[in-house]
Amino acid sequence: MNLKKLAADKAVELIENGMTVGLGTGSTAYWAIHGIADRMKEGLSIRAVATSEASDKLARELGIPIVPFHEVDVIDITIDGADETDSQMNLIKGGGGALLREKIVAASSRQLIIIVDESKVVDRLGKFPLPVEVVPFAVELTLKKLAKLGCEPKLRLTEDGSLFKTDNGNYTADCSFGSISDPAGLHDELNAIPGVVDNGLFIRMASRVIVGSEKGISTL
Ligand code: ABF
Repeated sequence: MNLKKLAADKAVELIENGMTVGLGTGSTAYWAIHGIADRMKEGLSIRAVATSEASDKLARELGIPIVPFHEVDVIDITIDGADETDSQMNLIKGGGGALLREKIVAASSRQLIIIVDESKVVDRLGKFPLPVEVVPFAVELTLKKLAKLGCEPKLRLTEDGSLFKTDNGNYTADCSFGSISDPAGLHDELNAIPGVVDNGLFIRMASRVIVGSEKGISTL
């Protein structure tokens, strides 16, 4: 059974005619974008904004109307994935390299619906290395400050070994903190570092987390 698709299909049921929908990024959000396209074939009428170039491209290929942000006052619902979620719905996101646009879109969404398979639900965040988006200028100095917070920051590489660049032209530092006891506090410490654009901790942003598991669907 495709647990990611199970969660995505449940989330797509929440979309109503006339909504402006935020399209997430990653392999779970991929199924939500396909589900939206399928519902449009049955008459659903929506418009969308995307959290990455990849999701924008997929949406356009499937005939989902993408609107420019200057035409958007508010996003009614955003459906997106996550790398980890705890029981308080605090999230680690950014494994897909899109955390900045995801957080900007999430922060302007009436509802942020997170879709995950059961492997993403953890007792405490941090097993997944925390992605941090950093500007290229003097990145070595920024990495040193990240390390002082108790992690081993590693700049993400592409498959050919070159430095991965986000859609915004920044680098991503994957920071292994191990177990994170105070996600909210760490979030603020990270974003106080000059050179850090944002980080993958999404604190109290999710409205609902839909979990696909072998036993079916559950909601956090
Ligand atoms: C995106 O979805 C990223 O923030 C997150 O890293 C990713 C989860 O990956 P997947 O859905 O492919 O497991 O929102």
